[in-house]
Amino acid sequence: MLIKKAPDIRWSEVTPERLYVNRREFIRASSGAALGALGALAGAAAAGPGVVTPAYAQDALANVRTSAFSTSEKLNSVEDITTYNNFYEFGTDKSDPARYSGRFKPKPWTIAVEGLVNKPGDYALEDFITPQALEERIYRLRCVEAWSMVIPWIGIPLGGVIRRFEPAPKAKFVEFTTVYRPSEMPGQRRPVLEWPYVEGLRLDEATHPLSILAVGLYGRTLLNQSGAPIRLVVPWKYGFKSIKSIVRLRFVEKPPPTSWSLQNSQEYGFYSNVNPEVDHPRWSQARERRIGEFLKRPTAMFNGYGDQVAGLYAGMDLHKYY
Ligand SMILES: Nc1nc2c(c(=O)[nH]1)N[C@H]1C(S)=C(S)[C@@H](COP(=O)(O)O)O[C@H]1N2
Ligand SMILES: [Mo]
Repeated sequence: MLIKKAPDIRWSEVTPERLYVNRREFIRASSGAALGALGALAGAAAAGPGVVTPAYAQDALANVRTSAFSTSEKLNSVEDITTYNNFYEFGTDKSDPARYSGRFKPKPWTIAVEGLVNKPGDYALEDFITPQALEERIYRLRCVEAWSMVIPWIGIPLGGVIRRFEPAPKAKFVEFTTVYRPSEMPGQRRPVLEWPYVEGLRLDEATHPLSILAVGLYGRTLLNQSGAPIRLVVPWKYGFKSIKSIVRLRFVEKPPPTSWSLQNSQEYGFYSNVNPEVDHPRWSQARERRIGEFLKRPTAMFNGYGDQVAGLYAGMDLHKYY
């Protein structure tokens, strides 16, 4: 893995441990001052192409609660999390999102709520989520490519957000759409996937307490490569379900199309629950490499969240509904 670093970044000065240990101090220092959570949302720094925006330049998020849902596993570093990414809108290499997302402007940001819902509309990010409800959730993210990371997200339970819009009884699924901005997203100028990127969840999956919308990580707002200003995190599913830079939620009756199953329905199903027993047609899902580690480790059913989520799929054949 070769990662190109911009010369102006001194990651060594911001070891993840230090950033993490100091996070509460950052937060305390900034709360009540100019950097309230509201002002801090979506505050990504602008940078030119090829420049990796340093994580410490992001705004601190104030008044973040800790969550009982967090794993206590060793965290991946800020560097791992922000330079080894999948975000095809900025290119298909793991290093492309960090290198080519500098022109992207995540502020201001509006999210459209559409479909079978009592309160549709266009919501500014600041109205879409309640900054007071932000929590830190340390989750594993398992990519279908058989690697994983442990990431200290800052987010808000998606269920609470959804309930505010009052989905109609007929609504059974939620479709999510990424922004389409080829002028700022060089990967969208090539037909690698059908743009914009779309994803979907069953409504009971979306409102499950583990599903969150993330607006930050390591105590600060998201960098562009991580899906600024707002992205989904569904920890028991393969990473591609966790759609980035969301501009639309649509409530629908039928399973919505999803980018990866449109691209190859044999390889990618709608559910995409992490399942070590169901191989990807071209490789095994039984093991994974934790980024930063050498030896592979076994992959757990539902990425280790089975106790909480297995009930969502009771009676379903998970080989058929992959
Ligand atoms: N819009 C969009 N969202 C996306 C992707 C993408 O290419 N475009 N890649 C997905 C994949 S395959 C993974 S593994 C995760 C990676 O998230 P991370 O880069 O923050 O680790 O984002 C997902 N969300
Ligand atoms: Mo992925």
